Amino acid sequence: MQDKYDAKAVEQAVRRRWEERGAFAVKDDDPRPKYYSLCMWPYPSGDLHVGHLRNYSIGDVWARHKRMQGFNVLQPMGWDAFGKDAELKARKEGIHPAAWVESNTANMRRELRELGYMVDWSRELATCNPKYYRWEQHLFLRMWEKDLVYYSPTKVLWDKATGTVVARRDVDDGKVARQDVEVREFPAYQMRLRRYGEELLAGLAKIAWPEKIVKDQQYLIGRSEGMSIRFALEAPAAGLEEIEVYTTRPDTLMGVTYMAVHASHPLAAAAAERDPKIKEFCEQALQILPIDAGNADSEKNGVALDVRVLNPVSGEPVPVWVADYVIDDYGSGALMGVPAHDERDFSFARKYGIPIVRVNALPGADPAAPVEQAEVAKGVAVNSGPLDGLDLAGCVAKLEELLGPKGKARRDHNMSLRDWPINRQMYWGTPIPIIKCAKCGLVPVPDEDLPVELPLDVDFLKEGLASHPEFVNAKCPKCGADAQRECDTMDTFVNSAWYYARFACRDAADEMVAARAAPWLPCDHYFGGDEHAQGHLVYARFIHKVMRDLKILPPESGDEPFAALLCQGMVLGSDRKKMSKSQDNTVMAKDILERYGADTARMYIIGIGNPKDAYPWNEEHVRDHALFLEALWTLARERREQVAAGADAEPAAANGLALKRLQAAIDRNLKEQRFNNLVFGGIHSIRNLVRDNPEDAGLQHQGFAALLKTLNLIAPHVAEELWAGLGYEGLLIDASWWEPIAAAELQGDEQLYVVQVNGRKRDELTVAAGLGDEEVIAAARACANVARHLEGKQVAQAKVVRKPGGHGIVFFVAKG
Ligand code: ANZ
Ligand code: ZN
Repeated sequence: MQDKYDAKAVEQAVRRRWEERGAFAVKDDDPRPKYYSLCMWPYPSGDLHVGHLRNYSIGDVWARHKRMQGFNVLQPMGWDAFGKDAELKARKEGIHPAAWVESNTANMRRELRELGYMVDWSRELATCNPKYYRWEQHLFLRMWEKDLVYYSPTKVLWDKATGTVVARRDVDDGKVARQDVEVREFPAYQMRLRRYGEELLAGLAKIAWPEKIVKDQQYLIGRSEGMSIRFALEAPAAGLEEIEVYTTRPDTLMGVTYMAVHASHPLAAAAAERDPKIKEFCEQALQILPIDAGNADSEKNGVALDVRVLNPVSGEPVPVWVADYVIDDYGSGALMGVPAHDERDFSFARKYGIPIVRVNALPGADPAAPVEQAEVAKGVAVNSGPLDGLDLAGCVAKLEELLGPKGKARRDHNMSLRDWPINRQMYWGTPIPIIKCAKCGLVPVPDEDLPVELPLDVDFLKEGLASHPEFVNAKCPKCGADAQRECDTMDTFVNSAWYYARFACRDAADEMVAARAAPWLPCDHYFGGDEHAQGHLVYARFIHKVMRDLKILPPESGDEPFAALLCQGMVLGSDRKKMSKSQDNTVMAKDILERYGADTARMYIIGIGNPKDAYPWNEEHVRDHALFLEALWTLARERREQVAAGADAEPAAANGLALKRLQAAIDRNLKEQRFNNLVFGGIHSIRNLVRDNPEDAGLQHQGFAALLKTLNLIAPHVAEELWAGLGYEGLLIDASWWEPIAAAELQGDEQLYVVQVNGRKRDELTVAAGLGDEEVIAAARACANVARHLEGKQVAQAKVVRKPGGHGIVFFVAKG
């Protein structure tokens, strides 16, 4: 052991030791039970930022702990290497995306290795490798065969500035300028996400995921129950005799004062042909994306058509409007307007002077009261003829009875989840294995021709793949005629929707997911950011189910890809704002890695706070951790002899008990994933205990062992070095965790009780452990300060509560 702690030297030496012993290699045939712990893989953007540092440090605490508990732990790493950023960067700076990605992954790989994460690097994957994306093309073809991916036009947001499709989120966040964006209709390859909607919803109950993510996914799926109701047209128009609407509030049917249809509805289209004003309105409305139309806050516009429909119960006519808040692909693209009880309808009706009729009131409320704002609370039907007095369920039953036999109403349900368009007009992505033939249409590439390789010599700066004749020109696999390859590539969310499965059989040459992956799947624990709640985490769950149904996954891989999930909070800038280039408040992992080394960086980021919450960066605290490790090093050096001498000794009873209690607290914090408490409550407290009892050799031996095992999860290099320096056997990374500590072991010879009278602490009391309640109560009553507060009163209740590992409490409730 060096005199002084030199983080860099220690870390290098220890990493070399791990490497020489192959400490991170994971074998499929290892007899220990398997555990698959995965962190979301990074996009190779240049260097690791401190958000990555946090994500991977948290994951490594968990993975290392599982290993010490006796599991064969798989913790792989790879690169989400395709994508827009690389391509845009390349266009701007003239570097090939492949070169950019390669130099970035080299950087980030080095940083990840330097951080000492327990990663089996032999399983590294990169999405831009043909050996990887070949299987994505395979999946696409299997889905194509089963109609799980289909080709049809869809509306997208098109960024005129970059000539690419953009996500609405990017527009909302201001990443893309609103004025550059227009709605375009594009032919799209769409995956049938909707078909799996029900299962995606039900599956949420089977996984241990954060509540917020579950809620976000439920919201995205947006399942609702209601009825489909048909309104007859007063006179047939545009070839239609009736219009169907979907409603979640059939109980408000008698309050319908208009109907609204989408601009693409046949009634609107027919009217547009006759009336240029309507035509102009429809053209504008068609520019609105479904996702924007549903936005409650946006201004709603419409034009009345010269058409009326009849209320199926009363026969009363109401006008039909075309309105821009109707979503074309939801329900039937038409809605019944009930301004009194729906907010969107209310503001629309107010704007255009459409009548507002109350048909619902809370029990006991005045049915004639005017409606000042949309009343959405569900009471009972009023002013509703045959529905009067019925609640929602009652109305549904009644309408089924009245209208069902005539085919005018039926129970129905709906989902707002949309299918997933996966093609992008980009070069840097997985080529879609389709050939376009003038005669045969879209023809899948035969399996034996996979992979369809992305050419690297393409002049992507100009026109992308379409400008590469050797790529584009192909023969139709069906008729042999000259044909063209599809030049769109896949959304990168497809790349990352199945990578967890491939890590488990990285080199499998003949299968996408080989049988040897079976014991690893599903992934036991996933770690990553919650910004993926409505993207990646939905797509991966969908693709897992698809691969299951297509028998690509080995049997018993489960219905869900990730059994448990932890979403770490953000690391904010020191100004408490979200880190961003424009705020100039970003910190990169290397800034602190270079200055302090990996262990300090990791210890800081774990100690920063509860893994689930966001915290600001604080340089001073980083330094504190460096100083702590330095002092720990010095202490360990000083105690080498005592540690050795204590190998066969037991700590003094009180010290042994104190240590056990700290270990039990560490176990509890690990179970609850409150890893920050391992630093201060755990490592610091054990350090204090051993430091303050130098004469207790048994404690030195056991205490340092427990401390280093805990430190191994967080600052593994220095922990490994001290482990060797203090003469413990083998590699620390291979050491096993302590046995679970039973509550009984935490009862010392003595037990401390706090005594409360009427909720206030009045005294403390130390008695022999193992006393019964009555004896403890008697002893507590005898405490001077307790006796004083009980004097002249009647004890109505006396109770003893024991806390394993902590102090107990004696409660008195006194009256009079
Ligand atoms: C009448 C009504 C009365 C409604 C009321 C709500 C409240 P969720 O819950 O999201 O499924 N709707 C139906 N089709 C639509 C479309 N294509 N575009 C826009 N809105 C549409 O929403 C179901 C409700 O959304 C339906 O119930 C309908 O308005 C509207 F007091 O019908 B409701
Ligand atoms: Zn053909």
